Amino acid sequence: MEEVSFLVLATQYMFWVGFVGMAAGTLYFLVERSSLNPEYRSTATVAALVTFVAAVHYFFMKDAVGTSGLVSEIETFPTEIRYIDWLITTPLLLVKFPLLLSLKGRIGNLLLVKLLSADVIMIVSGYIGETSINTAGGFTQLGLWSFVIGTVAWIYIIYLLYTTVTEAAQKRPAPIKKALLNMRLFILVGWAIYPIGYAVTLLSSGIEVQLVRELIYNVADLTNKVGFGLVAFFAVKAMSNLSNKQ
Ligand code: RET
Repeated sequence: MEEVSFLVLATQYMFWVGFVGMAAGTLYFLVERSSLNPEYRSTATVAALVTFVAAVHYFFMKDAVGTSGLVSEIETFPTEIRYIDWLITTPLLLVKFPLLLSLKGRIGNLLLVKLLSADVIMIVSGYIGETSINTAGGFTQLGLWSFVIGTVAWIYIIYLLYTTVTEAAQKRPAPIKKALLNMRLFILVGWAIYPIGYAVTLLSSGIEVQLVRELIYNVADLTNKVGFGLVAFFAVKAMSNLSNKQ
C-alpha cells in the first residue's frame, strides 16, 4: 500500500488556498472598483483580470493533483497551465507601471513595448526550457540556455523599472510615486522566486522537489498578484479620496 504523502497533501491544500485567495482578490477589486474616480478604474480592472486568470489556473491545478495525497496520482505537473497564466498575467502586471505613470504618446508606448517584449521573451523561453527538462526528466542544455535568456530579459525589465520608470515617477503625486517605487520591489524580489524555482528543477527533477517548488510558487503568486494589486489599488484609492475632498 502506498502511503499518503504529507507533501502531496500540502500541495493539494495550497492549490485550494490559491484558488480561494485569487477568487477573493478578484471579487474585492471588482467591488471596490466603483469607489474610484473613473480615470483610475483601469488599475482595479487590470488587478481583477490578473487574479481572475490565476483563479482559473488554480482551479485546474487542484484537479490535476487530485485529492488522494498519493504520489502516484501526480506524474507530471501540467506545466502549460502555469505558463498560459504567466503569459497573460505578467504583461498585465507590468502594464500597471505605464498606467500609473500616465505617460502619453511616444515615451509611454516605447516603455510599454520594451517591458512587454522582454516579458514575453522571459516567459516563452522559460516554457521552452521547462518542457525540455520535463521531457528529458532532468538537466538539458536547452533548459540551461532558456534560463540564461529568460534571466537576461528579467534583468532588463528591472533595469527599465529602476531607470525610466523611477525617473518618470518623480513627477507623479506622492501616493502614486510611493506605490510605483514599492511596486518595483515586487518585480525585483517577488519575481526572483520563479527563476530560483526553475533553477532547482533544472538541477534536480525528483517529485518532492517539484512539489516544494509548486508550494513556493503558490505563495509567490499570491504575493505578486494580490499583494501587488493592492499596492497599486491603495494608491489610486488615495488619489480618488484626495480629489473628492477638493
Ligand atoms: C522563468 C525561467 C527562465 C528565467 C526566468 C523566469 C522567470 C519567471 C517569472 C515569472 C513571474 C510570474 C509571475 C506570475 C504571477 O504572479 C520563466 C521561470 C527569469 C519572473 C509574477
